[in-house]
Amino acid sequence: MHAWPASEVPALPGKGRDLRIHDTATGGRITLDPGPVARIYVCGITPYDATHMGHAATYNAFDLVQRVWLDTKRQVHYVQNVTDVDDPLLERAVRDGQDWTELAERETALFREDMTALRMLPPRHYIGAVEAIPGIVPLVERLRDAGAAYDLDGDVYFSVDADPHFGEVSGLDADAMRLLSAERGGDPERPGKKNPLDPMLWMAARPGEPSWDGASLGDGRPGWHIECVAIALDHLGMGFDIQGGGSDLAFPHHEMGASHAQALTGEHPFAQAYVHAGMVGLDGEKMSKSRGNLVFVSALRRDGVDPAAIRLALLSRHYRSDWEWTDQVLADAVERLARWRAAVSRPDGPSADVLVEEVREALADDLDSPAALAAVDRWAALQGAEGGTDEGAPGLVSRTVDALLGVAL
Ligand code: 5CA
Ligand code: ZN
Repeated sequence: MHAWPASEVPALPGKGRDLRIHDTATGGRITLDPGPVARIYVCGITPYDATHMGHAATYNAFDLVQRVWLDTKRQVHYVQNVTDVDDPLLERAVRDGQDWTELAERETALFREDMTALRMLPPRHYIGAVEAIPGIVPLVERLRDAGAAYDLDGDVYFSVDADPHFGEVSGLDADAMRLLSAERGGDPERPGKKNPLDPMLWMAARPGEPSWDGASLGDGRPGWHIECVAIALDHLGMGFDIQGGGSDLAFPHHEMGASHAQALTGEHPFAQAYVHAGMVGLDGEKMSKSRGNLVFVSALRRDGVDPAAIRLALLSRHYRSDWEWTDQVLADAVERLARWRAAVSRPDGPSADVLVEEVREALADDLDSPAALAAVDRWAALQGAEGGTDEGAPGLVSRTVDALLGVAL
């Protein structure tokens, strides 16, 4: 699949700092040590009801990761998937009487437009689940041949007991796992499973549903977790730097994905850090497609909201906190954007050398975007109050905000 166009990232003077980031598996902050090419996999959308502010907030967090790495003069190898076949997508297509492929294509196109408008840097590889199927089938066969997967009435399940590290990503106990598994696409109640938590790797063809040739597995379609594993292993390999997504993916999705990969390769870990963004809510509940309490990036754009203001609204909250989208969050961002634009539109101003370092330090410190915004606010306030004589300063502030925060002033 094609991704979307990249906005240019201005080069800043000097060099950025190494990223310290909260890792769900260790429960603490770790300093990543990527090589010259940093590797990141971020779970993509299931393409229906895209792009709501929760999606946008999560992709904003991982866009910041890329920008911090680029500022350390590394290359970034970024991979993202599109879950373009899965139960919820098929259910939505049936509900609305539309063709599931058309629904997926339309929503993926909208997502690309929204990502472009928000200046999110595109992945180098943007891969759909459907196009990944030829690579998924041999992985499931290998797991089965190695005794890490078993057949249940034609479906193939992964045996979580095959991975000695199972449970280490989320750190949850068995009861919590069982509850979340039932909530998030698993089937712990299905009789005949070796462990109630075992997730499906390959689902035998169901009447009225799409299916693909699964070689020795029979016709069917892939499970959700193996999709991301196949794509990540194909394009990044084991031990890549960051596996990212919203906090609702820590269990079961990232836990199962890590176990699939570890059972397949005998290596550990799948990713150096598992990074999770908090949940954005609306009216006291998590914004979610199933609840339907959604604010869409595209609807705001249609209403004439500047995408730079949407981006500033996302940046005003720390990526790990759960927060509420409100009209006020957006109104504050619109006001801030106007203030910053006025401040950089003058021919000179106070020196911005300290500001560059403050923004760098804030983002390297577990992507503390609110602290980065506060630093720019301080420079803009000084510009408003006293001005300055540094002719390069307004341009440097613009380039810093663009390069590190993805906001074009
Ligand atoms: N296709 C799978 C991942 S392989 C999936 O979870 N798709 S999704 O469309 O449901 O979500 C896409 C991303 O947005 C995921 O990282 C998810 O954790 C994140 N996300 C979904 N809802 C919210 C929310 N309310 N707040 C923050 N992030 C969210
Ligand atoms: Zn995923």
